[in-house]
Amino acid sequence: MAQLASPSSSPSLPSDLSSLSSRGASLLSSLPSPPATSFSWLTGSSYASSSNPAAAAFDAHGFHLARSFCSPGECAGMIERMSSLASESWHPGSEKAAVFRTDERQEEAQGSSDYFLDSANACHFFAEPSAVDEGGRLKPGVEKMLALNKAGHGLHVGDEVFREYSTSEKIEDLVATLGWRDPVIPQSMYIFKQPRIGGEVTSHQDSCFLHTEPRQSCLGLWLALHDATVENGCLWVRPGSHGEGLRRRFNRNPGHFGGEGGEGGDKGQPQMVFETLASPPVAWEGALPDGSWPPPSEGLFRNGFVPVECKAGDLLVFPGTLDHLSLPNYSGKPRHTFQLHLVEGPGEGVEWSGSNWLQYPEGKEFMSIKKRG
Ligand SMILES: O=C(O)CCC(=O)C(=O)O
Repeated sequence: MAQLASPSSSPSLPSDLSSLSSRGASLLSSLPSPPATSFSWLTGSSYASSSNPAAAAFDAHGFHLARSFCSPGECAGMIERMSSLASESWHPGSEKAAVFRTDERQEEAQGSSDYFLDSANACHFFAEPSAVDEGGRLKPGVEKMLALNKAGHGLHVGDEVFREYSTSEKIEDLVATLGWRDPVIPQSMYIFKQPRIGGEVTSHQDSCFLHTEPRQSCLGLWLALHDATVENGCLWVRPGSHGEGLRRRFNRNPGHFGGEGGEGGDKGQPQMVFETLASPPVAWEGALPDGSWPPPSEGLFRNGFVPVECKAGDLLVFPGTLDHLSLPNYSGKPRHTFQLHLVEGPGEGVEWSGSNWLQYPEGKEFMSIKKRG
């Protein structure tokens, strides 16, 4: 698996990334047109592609890019809001385990902390592992606002600005166009991908963490609040991989939580454990394919990944089985994003899995954004 150097010893980025950028753009524009009849990723039902070209491209390739989905003013409003939330409410060092990582230590970092589990319907802050010490305190010389990895996972619940966007009519319309009938929002998060220290996000499928039964129904809505490019860590997707099935799950560990009412639980065991479903496992699961770093990232292209560069305000939408990742941001430019994750609700016969990490307190339900009328 590719090993990335730590930021302090990282190679500087090649100064000309334009060929990487144009290779990505040309691969995206040469994806084949959808067939005349499409099949919904969500339900498997068929429809004439000409009746819904956006859904047809989404179902064929596993993503849809809505350019200029938000205005510069909306993006600036979300950036500003997060800046004041973090400066008022984040106190580095008050929560020992509050770092976020997606490498081989993910199970340990996100599987041993009530602060993570309790973020389900709150706004909790998670630092970049390289910005804080073992006690979660800022390392000398690190500026607080530049140390954050992400904030989540209930921004849409508790905050006015993020709720307004999450429940906006344009979100309802887009999600309905792509085939969701009773969408509810289990999760939202704000990712900072800070200049110079923003870590990679390793290859994964979102349904690993946001699992539904009896079928997968997760939809990710990834909104670029700054321009996201190959220089500052844009998303890379593997077109068509959404049809390959779920490879892994991140489960609550019954050994830790015990049975009904927590009986028989052993708090010495990890809270969360990964379960591998794919056989054989994909070589880059929870990692980056060999040759991903440094650019020109030949290993990513060789394995079918394509960079999706976005302008601030563009929205990239993809189902929970699409393989995706992002490289670190060693540039001097920030790359903030706001993500929503939806699933189908009970009205469509879909249930949230009880073994997912994210669970609401008894009696509280996920926010619905069902299209009115
Ligand atoms: O923003 C990133 O770099 C990764 C985000 C991601 O993987 C997700 O939203 O599922």
